[in-house]
Amino acid sequence: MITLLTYPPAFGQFSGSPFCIKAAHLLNLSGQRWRRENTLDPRMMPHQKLPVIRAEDQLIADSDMIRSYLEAQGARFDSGLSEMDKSTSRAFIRMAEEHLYFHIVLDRWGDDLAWPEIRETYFASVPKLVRRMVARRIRKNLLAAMYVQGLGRFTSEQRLARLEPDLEAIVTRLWQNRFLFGDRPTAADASVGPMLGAAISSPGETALSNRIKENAVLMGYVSRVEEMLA
Ligand SMILES: N[C@@H](CCC(=O)N[C@@H](CS)C(=O)NCC(=O)O)C(=O)O
Repeated sequence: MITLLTYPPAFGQFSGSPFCIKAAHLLNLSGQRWRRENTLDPRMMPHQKLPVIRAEDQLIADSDMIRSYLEAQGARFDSGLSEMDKSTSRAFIRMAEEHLYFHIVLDRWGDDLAWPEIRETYFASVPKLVRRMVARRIRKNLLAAMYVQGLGRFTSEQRLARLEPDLEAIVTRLWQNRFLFGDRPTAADASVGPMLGAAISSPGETALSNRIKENAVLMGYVSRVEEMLA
């Protein structure tokens, strides 16, 4: 049986990491039998990140590589999609994982009001005596990386303006569909759904979470995707 190494449940979600939630969706959609193993420490993992799956005695890091592994085992996440839809799906996945994700990172790590809850959730396994010090150092490095990445230089209003067309693109696909590419979930839903879910479940109130919460189409979609893990 496949083991999904994942961050534990957090903020009312399957995991504190939307990539771990994506991997859980892919495993479910693949029809493979799997179980979860929680850890808060990814340092022994191949990329020092989660998710990772353990399958046939090998560790497979990165949700995209997990997808490739499952496809090599016979999973067809996008069956029935045209080549045009598959190319759009690829772009939606990248939009969620390489853009929306970094706004969630900034909302979680960059907001002083949200920080105490983030720190106590993400660093729960670090001894209390040194937790604040360890967390502060990692937070500083991460926010410096976000400055280099570029989004760390935007105000929260500018960030929301930059996200708006992405959210509209998602809503447009959902006007007539339960999922992004029709009535059945596909690979794109495994990425986009968890990112939206992570955005609205982050501690505190953010411009992004308010924007999503006031949109019934997006909220209905997040619930439908979350029900797939219930
Ligand atoms: N490209 C990776 C991204 C995974 C990722 O960024 N995981 C984060 C949590 S959301 C992580 O483990 N970060 C730990 C670290 O960077 O030290 C994937 O698709 O799996």
